[in-house]
Amino acid sequence: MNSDNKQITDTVPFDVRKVREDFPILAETVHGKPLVYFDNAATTHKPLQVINRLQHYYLHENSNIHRGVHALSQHATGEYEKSRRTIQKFINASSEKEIIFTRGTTESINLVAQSFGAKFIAQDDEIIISGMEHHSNIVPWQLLCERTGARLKILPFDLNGELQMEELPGLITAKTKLISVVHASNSLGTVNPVEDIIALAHSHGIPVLIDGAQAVQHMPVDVQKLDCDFYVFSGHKLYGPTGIGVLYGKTKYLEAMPPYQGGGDMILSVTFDKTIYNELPYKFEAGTPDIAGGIGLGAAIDYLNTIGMDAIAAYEHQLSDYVIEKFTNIDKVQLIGNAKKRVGSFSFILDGIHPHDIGTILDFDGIAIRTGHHCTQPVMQRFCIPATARLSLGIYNTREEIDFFVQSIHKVFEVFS
Ligand code: 7TS
Repeated sequence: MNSDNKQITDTVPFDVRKVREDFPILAETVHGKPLVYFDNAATTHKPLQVINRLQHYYLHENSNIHRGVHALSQHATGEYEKSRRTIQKFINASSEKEIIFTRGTTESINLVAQSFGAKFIAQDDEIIISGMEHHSNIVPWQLLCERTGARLKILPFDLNGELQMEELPGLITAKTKLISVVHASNSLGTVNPVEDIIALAHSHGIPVLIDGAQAVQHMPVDVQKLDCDFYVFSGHKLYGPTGIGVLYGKTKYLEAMPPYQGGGDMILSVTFDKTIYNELPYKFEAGTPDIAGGIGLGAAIDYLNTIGMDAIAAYEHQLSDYVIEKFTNIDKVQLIGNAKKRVGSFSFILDGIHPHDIGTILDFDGIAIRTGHHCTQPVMQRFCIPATARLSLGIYNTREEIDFFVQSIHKVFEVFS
């Protein structure tokens, strides 16, 4: 943890026992043991406030939106649009028109790759990403490069899991059209210096996309302060439903970009001669959206706001410090990624033991972790390993759960001794 984080580790910022009561799934047992859920980077659990909101929608409000004069449709439209404003405030976008609902981070990045790519990227142009991207911030750009003849360039990272920022100026050329980097790495936990990347990119007139899939749930995010041009995230990692996500984009880019998909809702008028597209944000929202999901995501953000993102960041920093302290005391654990500024996702390997075996033994104790390459195969290649085990924290985790995890890790050693 960096020194900024240290200063806030002495007080418990909210009552985690009360928070746990909001998540009924935490009372489940797995193989007869209480569930200990450390797979939050894959997806978080949903509080009752979100579950109840989804149920309320289907029980009392279900209707298609943006098209009915009848009361139910108007009400559902109002709730869906209210949620858009909740998201706008949550990330401090300057207008709700800059909030596009998508299916998730993956779709948001694909939307930009397709649409921004169609307008702004041509043969021999260059796109820069980092070496620690999730596959969903690699493959859409590779597809775009295949289509256009553009080139992908990679900003490397060191063995601490920190971006080699000194390399960035040398990668930027007159042909660089976009930089797309992850805010917080899902496999290394690193929080990247995105402000510096954005400032440097803008000094060359290059827009920047930030993949916030592993950041928005852990810290306050202010897109105007960051001055990023695009910011993307998923609802399901933010204590909200699956199937819903967000693309934030600056109006100047979204206005200039062509629609991603065609269909209902994204048009103002259609004739066989000419179709006029709808205004933002609807231009990018073809077809009936995930209405319940959008409303549920608003409920998730309302819930997080009652706790406070500063308090969540402070609490998770405390827990992260505790994980690091515990890991440091176990000789045979090797942490993969040791960045000074980080979120609570910890990849680790145990001497000579396959990560899948670690995951299986922990599962018998009711502990859910993820094992594998975490959709970051280039990260694994950088460390010359096939896979890691990963513990990732959420707002409902506790020190007691970390203690139990450590006991279970010792069992793994016993099994393999
Ligand atoms: N970007 C990052 C940094 C991610 O961690 C993930 C998902 C995605 C993009 C894609 O998000 P999606 O909601 O569209 O699938 N990461 C993980 C993970 O670490 N374990 O499971 C999914």
